Amino acid sequence: MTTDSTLAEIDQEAGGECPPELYCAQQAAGGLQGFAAVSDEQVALFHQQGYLVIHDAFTGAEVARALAGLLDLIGGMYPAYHGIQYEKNTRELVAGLPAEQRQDVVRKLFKMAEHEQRIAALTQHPQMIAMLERLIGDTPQLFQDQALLKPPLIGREKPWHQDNAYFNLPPETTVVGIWIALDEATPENGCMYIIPGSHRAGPTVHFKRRDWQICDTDVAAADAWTVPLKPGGCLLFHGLLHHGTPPSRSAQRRRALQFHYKPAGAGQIAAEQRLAIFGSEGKDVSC
Ligand SMILES: O=C(O)CCC(=O)C(=O)O
Repeated sequence: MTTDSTLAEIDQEAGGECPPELYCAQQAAGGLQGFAAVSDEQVALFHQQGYLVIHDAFTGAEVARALAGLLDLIGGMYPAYHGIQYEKNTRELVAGLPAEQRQDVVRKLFKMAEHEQRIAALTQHPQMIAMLERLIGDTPQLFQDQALLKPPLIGREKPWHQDNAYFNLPPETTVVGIWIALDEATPENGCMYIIPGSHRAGPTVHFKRRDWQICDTDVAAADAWTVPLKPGGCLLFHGLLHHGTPPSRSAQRRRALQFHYKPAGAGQIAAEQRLAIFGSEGKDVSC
């Protein structure tokens, strides 16, 4: 997760090996079938558990259009677009590669919707927006759109974190992230791992280690669930839910979109206020 225009062209995080016991969950999240299956009871469950899984939320055609948009962005079809971040040590591989191969060294795309009409359309998907409004209890306002790619075998871990630790919003704001699988996502190629209900404990201190993350020893990995998804399935999650993704150990691509929505009436805080809440500075904690 990177907050705004500070996205570097090459991944700058320390990265490195992660303890395998962080990603040993055996239990997989179930899920509903399509947006129409989201009842009021499921909305209540979202607030209790901090997440909702919806299979077949997006059609094969919608997934194909999003992928075509991604490839056009990666292939340089939009000269004004500069939101691509590559995996470390890949700069020399990028030049001259066609988009189909270049995507296998891309880690992240950021702010696509301003440039790519097919992705922009997906951020305003009517059934998705209607459901977000029910979850958020206010008009959902898109404030971040990303594509998160886990290139086969080299895609690195995204350590456990809370998304609200990255946003200059009052920390308890009901931010909802929607993570949309464009490929099948599995534990092997780096699907999402979540800790149900962890959002209810509020903000957790983050440390700069392999990334801006929850300390490995503070992660309740034994309570974690995997979120395997087929293309078109999605995970909706609260901005305080503990989540992360393991490195790719697979030759299969794992491409996903992630959009973040906040209540239209949400306030703002300064970065210093956010760090006073989520940072370790001045607190009697170590990692
Ligand atoms: O898709 C991923 O690998 C990680 C997504 C995520 O949790 C994030 O970027 O905040």
